[in-house]
Formats: sequence, structure tokens, C-alpha cells
Amino acid sequence: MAHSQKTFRQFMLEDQDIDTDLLMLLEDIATACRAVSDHVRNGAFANVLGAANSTNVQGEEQKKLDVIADEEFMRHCANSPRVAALVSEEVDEVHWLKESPQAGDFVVYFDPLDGSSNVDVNLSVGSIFSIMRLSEATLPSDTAVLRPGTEQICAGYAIYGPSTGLVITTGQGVHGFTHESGTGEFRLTHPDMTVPPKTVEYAINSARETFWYEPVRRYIADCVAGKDGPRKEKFNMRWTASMVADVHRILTRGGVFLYPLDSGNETTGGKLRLMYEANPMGMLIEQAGGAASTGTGRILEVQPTTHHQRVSVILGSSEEVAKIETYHRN
Ligand code: P6P
Repeated sequence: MAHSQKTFRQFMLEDQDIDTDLLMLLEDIATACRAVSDHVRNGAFANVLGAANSTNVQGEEQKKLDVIADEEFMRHCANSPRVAALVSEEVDEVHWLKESPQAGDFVVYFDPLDGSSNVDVNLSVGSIFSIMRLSEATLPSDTAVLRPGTEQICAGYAIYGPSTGLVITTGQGVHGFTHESGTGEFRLTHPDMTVPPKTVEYAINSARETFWYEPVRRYIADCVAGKDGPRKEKFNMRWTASMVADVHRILTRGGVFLYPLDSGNETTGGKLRLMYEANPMGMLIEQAGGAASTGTGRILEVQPTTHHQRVSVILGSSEEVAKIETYHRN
């Protein structure tokens, strides 16, 4: 069968060197993503759009779909007997599934519905996931899940846009699948996704300019200065307020995404979360030949201290990320 027609399972079995336990977990995650996609696409008929009248651990207003998406991931990831713990953006504590977790058991970190404020206005949203393996048997103590992003064995996201996509890496490149209605299969449509090293397109929430520190302010000003400025290039800007959509665009055509530490979010360490947003997106971008930095260091080398901690995120085309790091050094 032609490479591009392969189903998720065929590709994982034939073109990726992964063990059966991981494949079974990935199929459960793909099922959770199908279920969330269905909830998102039919939300208007099920009275699940809008606020849930609750807040999550981040103190952010939860949408009904945030809670439903979390329930789908919790349910489907719990099928595998090798999953020891689940860490969800929507849940304060680490959700331990086993009394005595064993070496090789999985920890799954996820943001079940990222960018959910976009759902009510029918813009793209997504689910983000990251998988690590316990290196040794442990008591179900929360410190066991605080591992640096370099220890991820798998990272991926589903994007609920004009089509439902699933983009994943197991450390062997980045591969994109598209959901086929009818069969329900995720079919390989974007093998070997790579990020071009150069770009003239950046993504940042420019409404935060007044909070930016000097390196970011100067970098953006130089981009805006265009052909007559120091970059001697005309730059374009995109901001979708959905990390999954911005990262998917960058994986597809290049670009750089910035959600930096600034004077408005410094007290919380940034805006985006390390374990289930920055780390998985960082692994995907690096596996696609890009770079993922805090501005002063590699995101994947950040040693977590709490499982909901936030971090500064600058990721995408490698030469542009390196350029931004020089602004931080100077
Ligand atoms: P802002 C969505 O809430 C999110 O976590 C990311 O998906 C997105 O990139 C960012 O926050 C948007 O933040 O400040 O533009 O609303």
C-alpha cells in the first residue's frame, strides 16, 4: 500500500520502531482525540459550548468542553495497564492509576482542549499530549512525574480545524495523519514534516507589547521595520490564540512562535505550561529540525519543579530561534 495511504496502526507497525505497549496507548489516545473532535464539531447541538461555571487549577474559567475533553482523555488513557499516572491541565493533582507503578510504565501529560476559548467562535482548537516512561519502580509520588522534556518518548497533538489532524513523533521524525470520516481512520497524509530553518513569519500576541522585555521588544521592532530595517526582509505576523494551530502552521510552512516571559506574566513564570504544552511542542519542533527555547536555554532541558509550572516559549524555524536567542544574550 502506498506510504501515504497507510492507517495510523499500519504506519506505526511498519515504519516506526515502537513496542506494543506504546502502540496500544497511542491508539487509545487517537480514540480520545476522535471523541473530542466529535464533541467539538457537535458542541452546538449538545449545549456544551460556553462556560462550565468552574475554574481549573490555573484559575482559568473552564469551558464545558474542557471538562468533557478531560473526561475523554482520562477514560481512554486508563485502558492500558501500563499507564501509571495522568497529568491533565484541567486537574490539580497527579491522577495515579496504580498502587505500585513499575519501571517502564507510562506517564501521560495532556492539555485535553487547548485554546478552548476559540471553540465558541468556531476557530481551530486542539489536544496536546506527551508521554514519558518511569525509569524505575516508584511509589505514586508526584515528584516521579517531574522529568525534563528530553525524557519524552512520544509527543503529539490533535488539531480540530477544517479537518481533524493528528501529528505525532516517537523520536523518529514527525508525521501527520488526517481523520477520514466514514472509516474513522487517521490516514498518513503528511509524512516527515520538517520546519524550514529560515522564516519571515512570526506569531506573538502583540497586545502584550507594553509588557515585553527589551530583547523581545527589539526583535519584534526589527521584524516590523521590514526591508528598510536591520533584517532587510518584509515580515508577516499570524496569531490564532491557539498554540496547536500556530504550531501546526509552523510545522507545515515554517515560522516562529513566541509566548515569552514578560513583566505581566513573570510572577507565574510565563503563560504556557511546561509539561503538557511546551515540552510536547518542543519535542515535535526539534524532531522536525526546528528549535525550542526559553530565550536563554533549551525548553526540553528545563528541570520541572511542579507539574503545572509555566515557562517562556520561543519555538520554530531554527535560524530564527537562534536569532532571538542572540537578542537575549546581547
Ligand atoms: P493569549 C490558549 O489559551 C493558550 O494556552 C495557547 O493555546 C495560546 O497560544 C495562548 O494561550 C493564547 O494566549 O494571551 O493570546 O490569549
